[in-house]
Amino acid sequence: MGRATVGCLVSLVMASGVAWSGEPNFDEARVGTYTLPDPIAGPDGAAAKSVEAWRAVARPHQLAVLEENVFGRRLTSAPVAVVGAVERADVMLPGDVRARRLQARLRLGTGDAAPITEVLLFLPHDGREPVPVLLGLNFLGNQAEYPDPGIWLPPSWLPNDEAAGIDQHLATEASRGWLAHRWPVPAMLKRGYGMATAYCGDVFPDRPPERDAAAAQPSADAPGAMAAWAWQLSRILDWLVTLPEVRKDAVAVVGFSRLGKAALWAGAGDERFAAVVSMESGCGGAALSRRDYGESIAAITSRFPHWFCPRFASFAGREADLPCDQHCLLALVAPRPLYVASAVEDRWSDPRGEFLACVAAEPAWRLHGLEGIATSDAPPTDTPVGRTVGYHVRAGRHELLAYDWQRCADFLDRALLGRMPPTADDHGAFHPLQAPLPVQPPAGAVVLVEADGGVAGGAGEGSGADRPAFVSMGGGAIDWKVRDGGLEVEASGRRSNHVVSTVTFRDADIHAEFATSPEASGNSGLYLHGLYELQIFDSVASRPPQMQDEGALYRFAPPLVNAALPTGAWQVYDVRFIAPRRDAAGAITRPGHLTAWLNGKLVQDAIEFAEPRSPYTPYKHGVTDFMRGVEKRILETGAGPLVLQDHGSRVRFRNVWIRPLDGAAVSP
Ligand code: GTR
Repeated sequence: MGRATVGCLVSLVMASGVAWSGEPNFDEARVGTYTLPDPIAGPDGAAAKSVEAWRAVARPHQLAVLEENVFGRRLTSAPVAVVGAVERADVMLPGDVRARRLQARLRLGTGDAAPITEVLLFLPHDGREPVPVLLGLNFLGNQAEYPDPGIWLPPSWLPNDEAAGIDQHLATEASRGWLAHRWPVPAMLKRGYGMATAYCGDVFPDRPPERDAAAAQPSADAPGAMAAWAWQLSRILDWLVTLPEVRKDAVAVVGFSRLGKAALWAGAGDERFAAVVSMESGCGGAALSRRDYGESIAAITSRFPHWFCPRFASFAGREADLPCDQHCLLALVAPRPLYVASAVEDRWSDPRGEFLACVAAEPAWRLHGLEGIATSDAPPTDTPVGRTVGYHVRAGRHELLAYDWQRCADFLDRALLGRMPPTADDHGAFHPLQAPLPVQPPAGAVVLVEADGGVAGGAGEGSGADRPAFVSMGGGAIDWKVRDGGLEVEASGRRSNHVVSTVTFRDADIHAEFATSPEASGNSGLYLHGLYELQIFDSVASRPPQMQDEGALYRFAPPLVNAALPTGAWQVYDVRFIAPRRDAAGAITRPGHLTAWLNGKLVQDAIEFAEPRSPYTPYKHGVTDFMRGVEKRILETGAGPLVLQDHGSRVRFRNVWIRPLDGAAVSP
C-alpha cells in the first residue's frame, strides 16, 4: 500500500453529514409537485437558443452549478505515465472468444504522492481492432471482475466483504471473479466492444474517514469521491486513447450504482467520452432529487458524506432550493448518446425519477436537432426506449446484469456506432426467479418432476398417452425413486443410469431444483439434449471455480462465479438453452448459446457452443440402441431431451420443468 490517494491530495474534509433518521418515501402518491430548473439555461435563467450559446454560456454555467452544489470542484488534469511495461497477453475466453488482455499501472500526476491506478482491458482479438471500449470503475479490485488468475491483485485498501473473501482490506485469491456476473467480458467482446476497468479505491478509497485527511473547515465546494473517481476515469481515458487497438472516438464511460454517479459526472465534464451509461445510479446520479422518493439528499449525505461537496448536504429537506437537479447533469452529455438503466425493485434508486430526469434533460438534445428520449411515457418493464437518450427498467433488484449490458450494447450499436444490433434469439430478458423454492412453474411450462419429487406421468414404462416424463437409457421404465422430497438418482457402478425426458425441445428455458448427496462429490448434471452438461457437484469451497465445478458448462466454460450451496441444501438452476442449428447434412450452421443462473447468481452468460466435447455423453458412454435413435433425431430435427445424469451420487431432483421457446418442442 503506502500510495497517496486523491483524497489526501485534495485535503478533503467535509462538514459532518446530516444525521438522517427519516423514513424514505416509497409511495408515488406522496411524491408531491415540484418545478425543475431549466437544464439549458445560462446564468440569467434564460434557455440557450443556439448550440453556440449553449456551448459558450449555458453549458459552462450548468457545469459550474453542479460543481458548486453537488460534486465539488473538478480536479485539474494531470500527466499520466505508464509505470513499468504494459502487459499484453493473448487469452481464450469461455465460448471460444479470442481476446487480448492488457494490464497497465498508470501514475496519475507527478511526484511520489501521485496515485497509481491499475487498468485491466480486454479486447476482442479477431482482427476487428481498433474497437469501441466500455470503461467503468469497479468496487472490489480488478481481480473481482473476472475469474482470470492472470489479473493482478491490487495493493490498494479494499472494503472488507466476507462473502467475497476479503477480510484484511486486501485483495485475495478467493475474491477472484466474485463480481464477474456484473462484467460480462466474453459476451461484450463477442459484440465487438473492449472492456476496461480499474478499482475506484486506487485514487479515493470509499470510506468516510477519507474526508478527515486535513482541514477542519473544507470549502463548501470541496470535491469528494465522485470528483476523484470522475478524474480517475478521465486519466484512464488519456491512456486508452494512446492505444492503437482502441477507437479514440468510441470510448463510452459506464458505471453502476455509486460508480454510475461517477460515470455521469465524468461524462458530463469530459466530452472525449463518446457516450455515457448510467446503471441504477439513483440519488446524486440519474434520479431527480426534487422527487421525494427512495434515497434522499439527507439519506445519502449522512451515510456517504465523503461522496459529494459539503454544500450538497445543506439541501437536505430543501431540495427546491437547489439551483440544479440531476437532469442538468444528464443534459451535459448532449449531444452524445446517453443510456440510463433502472431496475423495478430498486426503489431506493427511484427508477421513475431516473426516467423523468431523461425526459427533463431532452431540451439539450433538441437544441442540437436530436430527439432525446422522445417520450414522456415510462416504458413497461424490460422494454428499452429511446435512440439518442435510451432508457430501460428491467425486472429485478439493484444489480448489474448481462441484460443491462446487452441492452446498453444494442443502444450503443445504433447510437454510437451507427450499426444495427445483432438479431439474436432474444426471447426477452432472462433473469429468472430463483426464490423462494420451490418456484411456481410459469404458464407454458411442461413439468417433468413435480415439486415433491413425483414424476409427471409416473415412472413406469409406457407408450402413447401413458408415456411417463422420463425413460431409462434403454427406453424403458426408470428405476429412480422418490425419496426425501426428490426424485433420487439410482446410482449405478457404471455411472450411466441416466433418465431421459420423453418431451423434446429445441430452444427452451429449463428449471431444475436439486440437492446433492455426499458420495462421488455430489456429482450429477443437467444434460441438455444429452450433449451439453451443466454441472452439479459439491464445490462450495472451490475458488475460483473450475471446469468441473457446479455452474460449469462442462468442457466449455467454468462458472463466472461460485454459486454452489453445501451438500444436501436445495439448489436451483435456470437455463436458457438456444440449440445449435444444423444443415441437412448435420453440420452446425450456427452455434448454440446458453445462459444459466444458479442459486440467484448468473454463472453462464450467453456462452457459445458447437459440437459436444464431453466423452461421457449418453451417446458415447453406456450408449444403447435407444439412445442412438435419440441422437439421430436430434440431428434431424434439432430437438432433443433433457437427461438427468447418474454419476454415482444419490442426488435428488424436484420441480423440473421446461418452457419451450419455439415451436420445435415435441410432447409424447
Ligand atoms: C447505496 C447508496 C446508493 C448507491 C449504492 C451503491 O448504499 O445509498 O446511493 O450508490 O449504495 O453504490 O451500491
